[in-house]
Amino acid sequence: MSLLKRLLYGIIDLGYVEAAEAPRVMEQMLEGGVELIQLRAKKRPRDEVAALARQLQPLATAAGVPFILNDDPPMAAELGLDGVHVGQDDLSVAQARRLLGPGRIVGKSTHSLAQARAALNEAPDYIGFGPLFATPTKPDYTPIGMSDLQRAHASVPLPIYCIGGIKRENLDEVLAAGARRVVIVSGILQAADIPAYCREVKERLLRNAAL
Ligand code: TZP
Ligand code: MG
Repeated sequence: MSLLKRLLYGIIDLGYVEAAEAPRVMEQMLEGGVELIQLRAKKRPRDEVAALARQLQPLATAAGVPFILNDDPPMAAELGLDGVHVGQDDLSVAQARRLLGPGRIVGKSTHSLAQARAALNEAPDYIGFGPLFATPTKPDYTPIGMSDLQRAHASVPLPIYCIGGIKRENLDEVLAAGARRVVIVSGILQAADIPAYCREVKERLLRNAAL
């Protein structure tokens, strides 16, 4: 399935989930219909991250969902993962592609309209765009708000995943402002019923896409 059609992106962030719980949480996210999944493990020992990524990749494969590692193209390449996500200060998209080889997904974080437009030259498979709102998941970043969402979609012909402080509660507002695809981290990971939360969000994303 083309990335364009994948509307809901979930992240297993070890700031919210114990590594031992990650496989179970990932199964719940997949059950709820998450269509792209990332492992985000800031400041964790590389061998611990590698062991977990090795465990999670087959679960994603079985569900037909691409599994993306944050930050670390060499590790994603070594483990043969589906893809990697790089930030503004990580290796470039081109370097990541060289490491991972053909047929892999390389995503890039952008934090402004200018960065989103600039990312086009790097030709990632998708961009993240945010944080839209202040979020404890990424505390040191200034929120960019929703005012550039339409301009970003009009001028950047890549799948754009809006991110940062997006929850079930503000999803309608974010979609009305022009978002089509979202990443939700804490909203999903802190939900009392993860599959139900994902299903509801996905349904609303699908309904919006059909408008
Ligand atoms: N990049 C921009 S905002 C963010 C990342 C990784 C965190 C989003 O997390 P949450 O909990 O959905 O606000
Ligand atoms: Mg990074």
